[in-house]
Amino acid sequence: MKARKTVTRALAVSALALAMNVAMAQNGAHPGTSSAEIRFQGAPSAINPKEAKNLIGGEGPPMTKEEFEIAKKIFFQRCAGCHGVLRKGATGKPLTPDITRKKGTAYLKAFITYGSPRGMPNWGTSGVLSDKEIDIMARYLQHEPPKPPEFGMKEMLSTWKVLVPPEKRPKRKMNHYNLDNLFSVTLRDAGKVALIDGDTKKIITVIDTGYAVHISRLSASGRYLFTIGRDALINMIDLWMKKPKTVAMIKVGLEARSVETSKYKGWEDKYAIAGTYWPPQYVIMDGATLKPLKIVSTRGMTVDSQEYHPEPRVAAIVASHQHPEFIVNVKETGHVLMVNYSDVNNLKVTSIDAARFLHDGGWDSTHRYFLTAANKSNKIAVVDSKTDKLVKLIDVGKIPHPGRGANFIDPKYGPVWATSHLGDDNIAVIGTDPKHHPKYAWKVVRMLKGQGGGSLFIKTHPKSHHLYVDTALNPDPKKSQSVAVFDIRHLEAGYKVLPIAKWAHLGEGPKRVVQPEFNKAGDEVWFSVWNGKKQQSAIVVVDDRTLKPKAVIKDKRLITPTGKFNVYNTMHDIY
Ligand code: DHE
Repeated sequence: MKARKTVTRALAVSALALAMNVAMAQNGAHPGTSSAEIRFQGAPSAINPKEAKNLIGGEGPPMTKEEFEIAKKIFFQRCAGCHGVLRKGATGKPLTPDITRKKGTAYLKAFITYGSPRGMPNWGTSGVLSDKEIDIMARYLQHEPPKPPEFGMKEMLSTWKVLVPPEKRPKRKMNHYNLDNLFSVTLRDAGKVALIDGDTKKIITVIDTGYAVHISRLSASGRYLFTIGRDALINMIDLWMKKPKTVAMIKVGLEARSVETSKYKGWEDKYAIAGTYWPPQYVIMDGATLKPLKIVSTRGMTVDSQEYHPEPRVAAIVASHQHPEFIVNVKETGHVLMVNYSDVNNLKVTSIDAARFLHDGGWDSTHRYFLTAANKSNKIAVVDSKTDKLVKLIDVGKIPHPGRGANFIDPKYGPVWATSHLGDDNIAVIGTDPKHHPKYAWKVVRMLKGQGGGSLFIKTHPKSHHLYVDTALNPDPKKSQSVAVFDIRHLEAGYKVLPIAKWAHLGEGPKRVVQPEFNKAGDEVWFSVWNGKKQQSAIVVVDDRTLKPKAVIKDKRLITPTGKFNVYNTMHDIY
């Protein structure tokens, strides 16, 4: 019986390997799936593998402690982004021992070696992992997933620092910078942000932040800039100081992506909020000092099959303009939480059923409707922040990735919001005006064709008639190093290509062109030319009227620039 099982398994494995080899020979190294997606989710986790508790159980295949340590490190670096820290699955399949033990070591080894047409990279045939490492990983996956530590109030308070208390901060702006047109630029691999004067294009200062800092957000008043690192370190930077600097810091977990501040009338600058990937929770903090006030876990049931998920990560957070609320996207369970902060001790949370896996999103032009990507469901969820209800789930293209999206007036369909996609070349244009254009509201009114998949961000500005679409993760360097621009007045005419990386005149390197961001006036658009850590990167400023380069910002401090956040536009949610 046992021998027959082994033979059947061996046959299954070789059939799988053969099928994969054929597919790969036909389609290249990552058959059928966008390598863009793999690269996007594949960033190393900020969690220190040493802190995760080893659970070498008797029921998994034998392995030594040393092997377990090696596997843990590889898992957090290469696999956790897609499969989740606890291996319950996200964009990647679940890999819990009840599943992996049934598959067995040989099957898992083949899978890791050859990858799959549904998006698993070919870690073996691409040469990234050795046969020995693959063997270790295949055995490791059949043991209980090691669990990183929790991070509660005690841990947060132990990292909380108020470097300049509110009473010692300036009472008025102490510098002559035009703060409204300042840009906070993520220097991803340096763990810093550069503050760049949008008028002179000069770097004002470079500030240390968390590891692989992810986004910057502004307080409602525009005085404070908040950054969050992948390691969940928040920096609160006072822009009124002679030279803007960090006035408070806190680590809110082990891994994070989102931070936001209260924007509702009467509550401006009162609270900050951050969401974490690990532990899966969010925390509301005092807006002047970052003192943690309330931590809320997001563990719970999935929206569709209503099963318990132990690791629902917090993705985008936006501040409501309709109520004293934060809007919190919970990725793995597919819920949008409307967190009412008017009484933090008796917190009221409305949980809206949307779809898995919620990621990024932004407002419509009236700041009433929040449109957010449920990326693996290929849907955009529309939430009415006035009634706190789901308006609609709209089918779009493959893996929508809007950033905050782009709002404009379509000549035929009126006010619309648009998203591009990681998984295909579509740009979905959605009607957003139920009052005056009810026929088109919450429908895809146009599907534009862009340069290709691998798009991360799309942008326009109320003063511009151009719509810019990056393709930063497209495997073709011609596409990843340029952007498509549509004339909003003639969308059917197709797009022009701007060779942004070429204009930067850099040397070797991937030179991905990423994230368009407008200046305050809406007449310039800034692009990062994101090169390798040891290579020269740049920011290219394009004149929105002529579509010609206006300035190229190069500086040895500009290491791996990615996101850029114009103070005025970010503060007022203009995009
Ligand atoms: Fe991001 C926004 C998560 C990889 C650049 N990114 C976001 C948001 C989330 C997120 C949840 C929304 C925050 C909000 O609005 O509150 N990003 C993730 C990931 O989990 C992922 C896929 C993998 C990872 O390991 O981090 C990932 N992101 C990237 C990148 O590789 C990018 C391109 C380069 C970088 O700097 O790391 C990147 N993400 C950005 C940017 C934004 C962002 C620039 C904000 C866009 C905006 O206009 O608001």
